[in-house]
Amino acid sequence: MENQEIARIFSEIADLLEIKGGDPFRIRSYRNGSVVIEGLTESLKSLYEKGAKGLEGIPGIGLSLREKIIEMLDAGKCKYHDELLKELPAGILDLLKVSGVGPKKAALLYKELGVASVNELEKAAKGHKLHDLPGLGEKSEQNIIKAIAGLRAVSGRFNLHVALSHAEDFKAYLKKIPGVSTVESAGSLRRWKDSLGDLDILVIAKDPVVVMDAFVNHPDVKDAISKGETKSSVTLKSGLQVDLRVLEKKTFGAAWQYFTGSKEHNIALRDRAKRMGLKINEYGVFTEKTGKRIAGETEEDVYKSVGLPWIPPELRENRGEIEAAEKGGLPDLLEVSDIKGDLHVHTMESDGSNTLEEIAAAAMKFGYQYVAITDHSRAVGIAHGLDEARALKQIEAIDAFNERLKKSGKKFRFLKGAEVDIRADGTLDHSDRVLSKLDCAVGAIHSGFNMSLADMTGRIIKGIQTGKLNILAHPTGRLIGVREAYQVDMEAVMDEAKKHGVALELNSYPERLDLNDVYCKRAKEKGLLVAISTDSHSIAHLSNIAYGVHAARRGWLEKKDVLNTRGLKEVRGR
Ligand code: DGT
Ligand code: CA
Ligand code: CA
Repeated sequence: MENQEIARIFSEIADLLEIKGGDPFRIRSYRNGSVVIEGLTESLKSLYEKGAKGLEGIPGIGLSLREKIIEMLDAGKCKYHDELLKELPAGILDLLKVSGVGPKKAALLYKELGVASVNELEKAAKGHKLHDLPGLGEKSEQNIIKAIAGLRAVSGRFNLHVALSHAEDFKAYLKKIPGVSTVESAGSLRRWKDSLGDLDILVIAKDPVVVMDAFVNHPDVKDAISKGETKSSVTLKSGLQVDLRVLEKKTFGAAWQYFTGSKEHNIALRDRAKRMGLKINEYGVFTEKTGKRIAGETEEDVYKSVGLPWIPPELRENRGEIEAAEKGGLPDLLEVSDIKGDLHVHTMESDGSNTLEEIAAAAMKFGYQYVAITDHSRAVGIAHGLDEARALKQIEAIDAFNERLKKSGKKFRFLKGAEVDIRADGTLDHSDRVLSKLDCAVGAIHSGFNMSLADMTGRIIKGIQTGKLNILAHPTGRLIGVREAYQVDMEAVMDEAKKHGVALELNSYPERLDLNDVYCKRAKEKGLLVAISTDSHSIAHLSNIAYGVHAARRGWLEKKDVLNTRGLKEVRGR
């Protein structure tokens, strides 16, 4: 079992215990254990394989959790988790996916109304059964109905990072099959779309039959939907569908281009080819008149045959990329290696799991020049947000740490920052005394997501107008597959941000990717800077920067459009 799965099971145990009304100390220890495991850089499996003591001494993992980890590594399951699941109805954990419903509310809904699934919750809300319960009103009923609709609208699609881990696993598996020379992903995955309908994988192989046999027998496969010599489709246990195509070398480029999509891009490209007297399909590019094949082995050839340079997959959405390519005006897209630092990182002081020391060491491994420490302000109580005294103390600690870095000859520095809440009335959740000492104030909305369009826009604009913010964090508040963006007039927010020199964040958490691609492109057009940050709560999250960079590429961003491609001096001087 991998760390991620063990962390998920611990988090579910905490949820289940909380719904049941279990011992708060125990609930906290499982929840904390889950966060710690998510943040580990080494796999529990390999620590365990090193010997009996391998799992000892992990902070936050006591004897009881350690025993459960060993049980999961040995037996692949956790009896305690299974028992808890048996005690409660199967659909109850799904209630927690509805925005606004936490374990306490789920427990209340279950005990008072017997609600044990999302469908039942929807029925109860629509039947006005909720507003008499403590802490719920008519407004909550409406919000729950909306949240469930949102959940449905996005379900059926898979989050990018879930799909990506499956894809990597399948690619490694297929590469090992004798006679397989090339394995590539196509479709929305190759375009780094933020959610995926299914996975598309292409291979070149000598013997398709061997490949297809291995494919449908992959241990994650639940059902084979279809199995042929050139194409097979399977559904995985997780519900994700994977399409595999076996191709010949001489048509691979055309197929890769075709199956990478998007469909809209392909249609525009096909129309262009037609105007040139050419026919383009998954087998190649052909002249209309004679049917002669003029391209197909590589993607470059395919694009060249219609008079275009190769177009990076992230741009292939028919949002102007073909016209730009024609004019030689494709953007020189941002690369992961352009990123010089991270401007949104949490420590143990709020809800992160690492110390300054650990973060500095990890960031230097990334080759970063700086990291802005941006712990929560006190409005975010559950995240142990900092009040003035703690914030001032942290600022001193960072100064002292930077002094030590300097003495030891290190180039790396911390920036003094905060993720400061923009309160419902648009004021900031830190005193001017704190704000004036910061290098990097990141404004954020963490509550009151259901405000009207006018109120939310006004709130954010007021926050920007304080003149104290440097960056606006996760500007639309969406959680992919969980919660839709709050209502906000982003045009107005962007205009105000531009006026006050505030950069917009592209939060790299794969569930957020907020700003989305379309807003990124718009921000660039308006001349705003985007800060691509990880919002790391553990050093293991720092690598999420790749998701942010690819999302930014989908938004046409270049190095010059991104704040944290700049060096330490330039960033601090802002
Ligand atoms: P997804 O799976 O919904 O996240 O999105 P895609 O883009 O991966 O779509 P998928 O898996 O249905 O098909 C893969 C690619 O195949 C798609 O991006 C473009 C190509 N394709 C599929 N259907 C059509 C079509 O009807 N016309 C054209 N021109 N291309 C298509
Ligand atoms: Ca697909
Ligand atoms: Ca597909």
